[in-house]
Amino acid sequence: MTVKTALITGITGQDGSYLAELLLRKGYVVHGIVRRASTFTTQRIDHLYRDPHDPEARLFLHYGDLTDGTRIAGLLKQVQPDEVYHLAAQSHVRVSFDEPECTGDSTGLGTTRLLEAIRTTGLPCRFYQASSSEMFGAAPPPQNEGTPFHPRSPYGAAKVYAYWVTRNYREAYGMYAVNGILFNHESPRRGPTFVTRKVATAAARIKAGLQEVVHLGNLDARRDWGYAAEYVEAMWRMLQQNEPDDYVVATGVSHSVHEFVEQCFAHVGLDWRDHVRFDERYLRPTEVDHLIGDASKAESQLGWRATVRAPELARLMVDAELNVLRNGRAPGDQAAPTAVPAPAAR
Ligand code: NAP
Ligand code: G4F
Repeated sequence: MTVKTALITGITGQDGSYLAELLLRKGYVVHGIVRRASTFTTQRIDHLYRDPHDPEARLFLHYGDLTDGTRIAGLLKQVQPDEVYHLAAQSHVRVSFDEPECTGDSTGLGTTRLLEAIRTTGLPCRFYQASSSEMFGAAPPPQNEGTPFHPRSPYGAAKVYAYWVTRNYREAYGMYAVNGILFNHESPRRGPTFVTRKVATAAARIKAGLQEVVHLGNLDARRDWGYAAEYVEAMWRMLQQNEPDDYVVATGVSHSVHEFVEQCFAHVGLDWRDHVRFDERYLRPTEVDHLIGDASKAESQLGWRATVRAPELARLMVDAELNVLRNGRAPGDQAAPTAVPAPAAR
């Protein structure tokens, strides 16, 4: 049997870590691109890593950055992947208002650099673009593959550009290039400044007496929250079809931020109103009010369906935080150490 090789950009992120686990389980050789930082950023994948001298090693990491097209082309030539999963991006919507140019460069142009590197190297590999429900923005719910885009942030606009570049390379050059339009998906590995993780961490820490309040912005926005560990299976299935196509991946159910907060605090026996404070710094200049994904195409064509909904997600995320406070960090978890205050920014 031929062993497939995958290249993952953004392997150190939430989705990259779950996808690497999935592909290794499926017998792939996995290569990941990691950007250089002054500290290690591999906490989410350390449990998967083996010394490259180990003959059993199937996960290999390479330094690289989305803003460096020459390096990306060189890595493609070296790795010769069968499948490329492009997950790397500046992925924080609020931050994209502060750093719109940098977001456009990595989240938007980064996709073009990768596609162009694949085209010019002539590799027959398949390409997955991590598109986002943020592209729908102000379009009323439910949103599906035919819903017109109306992005409400520099991040959303950069993702729309990357979406269309992906489609253009498919149409212009016959590349197997697909867009997975994923609605919000969360987990204990979620970045600490996204609202679900921020709230789950706060609920656990407040219960443990380590902090008293958490500051949040708009509680009225509604999101279709699913479980990241399930969503990476849909990414893989998109690259196993006969023809390339674009798919919405979602649960089909929305909850308000307020409801998610209530669920997290109720799970530890607390009344959220005693512990949540409003801070306008967490508001966005323009907000996405309501996202509900219609994933019927993914269900009928990929055989994929979400099983974990927001209330279960809230419980499992809070439980993971409580577990960290009791027992320390679990493999793959990117948990906050007990002595350090929870992140206040964003
Ligand atoms: P994440 O946790 O923020 O991970 C982002 C990854 O991109 C990290 O590995 C990060 O590296 C890397 N990265 C950022 N800038 C880079 C650069 N200039 N060069 C190389 N690598 C860079 O995001 P995620 O939640 O896993 O999401 C994965 C992808 O799906 C993203 O493209 C995101 O926009 C998209 N998406 C996410 C959701 C969601 O709800 N999670 C929904 C729809 C779409 P560091 O570790 O060094 O920061
Ligand atoms: O958790 P969030 O920051 O996620 P957001 O903006 O929906 O973006 C995430 O999902 C997108 C898919 O739709 C991805 F493409 C993107 O990469 C990212 O993964 O905010 C969710 C909601 C927003 O309405 C925000 O205004 O929560 C609201 N919120 C209220 N207080 C807050 C806070 N968000 C954050 N991050 N921090 C707060 O204190």
